[in-house]
Amino acid sequence: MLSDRQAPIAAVATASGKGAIGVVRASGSGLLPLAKALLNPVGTPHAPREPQPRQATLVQLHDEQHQPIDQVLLLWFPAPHSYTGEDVIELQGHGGPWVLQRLLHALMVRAQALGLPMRLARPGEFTERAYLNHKLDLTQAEAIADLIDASTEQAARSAARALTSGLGHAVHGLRDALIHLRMWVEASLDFPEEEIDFLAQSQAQAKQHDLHEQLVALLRQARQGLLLREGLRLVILGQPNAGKSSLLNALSGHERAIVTDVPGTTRDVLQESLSFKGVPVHLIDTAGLRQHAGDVVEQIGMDRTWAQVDQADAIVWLRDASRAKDPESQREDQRIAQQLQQRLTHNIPLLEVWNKVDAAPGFQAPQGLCISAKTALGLEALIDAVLQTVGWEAALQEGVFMARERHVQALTAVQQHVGQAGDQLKSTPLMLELVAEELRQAQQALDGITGEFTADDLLGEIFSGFCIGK
Ligand SMILES: Nc1nc2c(ncn2[C@@H]2O[C@H](COP(=O)(O)OP(=O)(O)OP(=O)(O)O)[C@@H](O)[C@H]2O)c(=O)[nH]1
Ligand SMILES: [Mg+2]
Repeated sequence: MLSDRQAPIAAVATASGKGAIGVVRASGSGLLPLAKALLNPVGTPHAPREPQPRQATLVQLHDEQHQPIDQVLLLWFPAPHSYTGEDVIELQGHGGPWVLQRLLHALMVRAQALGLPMRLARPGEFTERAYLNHKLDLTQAEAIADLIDASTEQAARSAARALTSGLGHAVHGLRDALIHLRMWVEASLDFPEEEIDFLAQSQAQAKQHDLHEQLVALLRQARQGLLLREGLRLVILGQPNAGKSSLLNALSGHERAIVTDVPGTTRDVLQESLSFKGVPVHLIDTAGLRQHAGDVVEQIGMDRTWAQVDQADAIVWLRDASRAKDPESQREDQRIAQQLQQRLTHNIPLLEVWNKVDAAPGFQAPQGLCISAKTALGLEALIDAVLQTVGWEAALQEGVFMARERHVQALTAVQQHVGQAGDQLKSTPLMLELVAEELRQAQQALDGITGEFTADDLLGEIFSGFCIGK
């Protein structure tokens, strides 16, 4: 009896909808009889054909009632030289949804007739098998999903980089260096402290230092990659009428939000996705904040504004320069400042931005940036400031690979353990057991990135994010 993970699987691999060509594929072990059966339908006049590895053969496929379904190209990839590392059959037919479903059905019926317990593939299961058969490491599998999902050139390029020379590549290099250091520590553990020669100890410290430096650089790149993948949630808040919706419109280049001179125009959260110099940004316009809401709807809107603050990656606090001297406006801004201070418990970058400088001649900002949503003055500088405050480094851009939150977390853990190992290496008396333990934990975290050591539930989570047929 085959386990669920070993059973042959099949799926339509191309996107649903119409296309010139559509692909149905199957993967599993022992698929040769199925390939032969597909190539040699019962009653065909020609001599039996043998599947040729990686060659396309034209086949006419019929359903159980001998009705023609489609003329397809059959490709045969015997294990281990296939995407999944198992036997793979690909049928390239005409790309209509009905045709492809019929082809899939015919394929499964034939498999079952041959005693192959073929079932439909779950999302990402082909790639999961590629990973389990060591065709890909986990970062490459993730990069494939990111490449499929990429919607901008920038994102696609960094996903492609992650696939070929990205994180997995860098992690392997780090792993070698870490193992080297561990070998020294483990070997020295058997000697009493006075016998560990001073030179060897300083060499170990130098190795640890190098490793730490490499980790710092890699983590910096991974953080950039994470920003590219996830985008950045930028929340605009401020008093009613400060020009928040006008700013959203000016940055997105169209009239997304309603703008009027009535305070309290925006009552709900509005979101617009755009890009700042290739970095995806989710720009969020909110209901204006003031002490006394006009009605219950406005109050709910304000509560929602604060809820957005809790999820923000960065905040633009928009202030009205044309009312900078108005005592009422000053009081309200003071209240917002106090509330921000209470709410921003973790380190969310906050940019103070004065709007409407076109209507405030001679205005001097006490701090922060000056803009005009109306004339677009200062918007470029605002974009640069936002990118800078979230740590986007344009200079690193060419080398940036797509990264995920779990990569950044794992690298942070590795960096901490290697850092602690470094502290231990310098301490007297030298406690090599503690150094060894820190390095062991560092390697465990590092191996988790490429999947050498990864919990099953994490694998399930990663692969379920794929589309079916990949
Ligand atoms: N002169 C000038 N007027 C502006 C500027 N930005 C916005 N306004 C005007 O200010 C008024 C309020 O603009 P909105 O964008 O609706 O302000 P808001 O902050 O979204 O207001 P609420 O939705 O009520 O919280 C409108 O009449 C805008 O035309 C600016 O840069 N200069
Ligand atoms: Mg508004």
